[in-house]
Amino acid sequence: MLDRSIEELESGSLARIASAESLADLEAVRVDALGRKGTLAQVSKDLGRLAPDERARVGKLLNTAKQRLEDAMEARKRQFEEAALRARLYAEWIDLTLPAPGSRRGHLHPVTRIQRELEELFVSLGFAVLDGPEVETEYHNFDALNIPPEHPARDAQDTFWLDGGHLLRTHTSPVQVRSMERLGPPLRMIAPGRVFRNESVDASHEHTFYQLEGMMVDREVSVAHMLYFMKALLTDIFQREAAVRLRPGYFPFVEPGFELDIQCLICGGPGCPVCKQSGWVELMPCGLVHPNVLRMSGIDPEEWNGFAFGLGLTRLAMMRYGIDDIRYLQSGDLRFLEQF
Ligand code: FA5
Repeated sequence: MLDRSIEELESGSLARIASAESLADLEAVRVDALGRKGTLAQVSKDLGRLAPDERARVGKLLNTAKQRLEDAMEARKRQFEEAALRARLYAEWIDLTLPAPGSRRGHLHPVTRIQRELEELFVSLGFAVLDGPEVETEYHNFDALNIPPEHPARDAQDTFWLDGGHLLRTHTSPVQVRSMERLGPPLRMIAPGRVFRNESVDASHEHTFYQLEGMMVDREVSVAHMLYFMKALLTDIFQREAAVRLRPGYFPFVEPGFELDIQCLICGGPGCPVCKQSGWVELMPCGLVHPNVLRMSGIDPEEWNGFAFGLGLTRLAMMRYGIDDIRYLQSGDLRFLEQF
């Protein structure tokens, strides 16, 4: 009687194992047949009722059946694993003999590109390209530029202050001072670089942006010389004469001082958020170097004079490429950058 049950149980379970389609199916067979409350466990309970020699014989049968089921389940499990591996190998197959895809080439950032073009232009005009620290002393950023501690002009450039009297430079003008101190006159230099201001950001104002300082110190330098170089700069960038206007501007380090504005190339004049509805964009303040500034850097203003300008390089990039929001430029968004 028990022999029959064991045989039926074995063949039934083997059939289920053979037709199992997943590990879950197999597990269900294992629980039904071999689990603690499974059918084999039920049969084992009945063993107790048999005579000792009969119990030994049926017990053996039971163990053999159990072993066969376990082996069959193990074999089926391996089949599943092999099939999964084969499917993966097929899906992830790579032909190593194919030529490698070419590496993706990037390109220069629009601001870098304009910076390099201007460096090339000014080098051809006899200017040196100089660099200065982004972490500056208060002296070089303000005092040596004729901006004493209590002067309201300091507030015009909201500053990120650091420890120990240092700050993040608010403009590239401290490089004027450093070049005059180091090199003395005659001097022709430009200094492109990153500057920082603690101010609220909008379509035309960033907290981190680029300027390009220009300076010439020589004998009998005039506003006409200054205008010549500034026009050369704009013609080089726009490849045509751009509409500009010059108006008086106040900076303690120049006298006289001017603001050179460019007609807004985003709206063409009627007004937009970039030009604050004015039709003009402040681009390049400039002027003749203040005698105090020359004197503080050890240059005799009776013998030498000069001009200086501070070009808003980031704004120039916006004008040239028609970018209507300055915040795109530093966003690191490739969808934006890939357009240039
Ligand atoms: C200066 O920074 C002076 N150092 C310029 C100068 C140099 C004057 C030499 C005279 C002689 P200003 O704060 O205006 O000036 O900034 C110069 C230019 O930087 C502006 O015309 C504008 O184009 C640009 N700029 C100023 N603030 C921002 C800003 N938050 N985001 C982007 N560009 C700015």
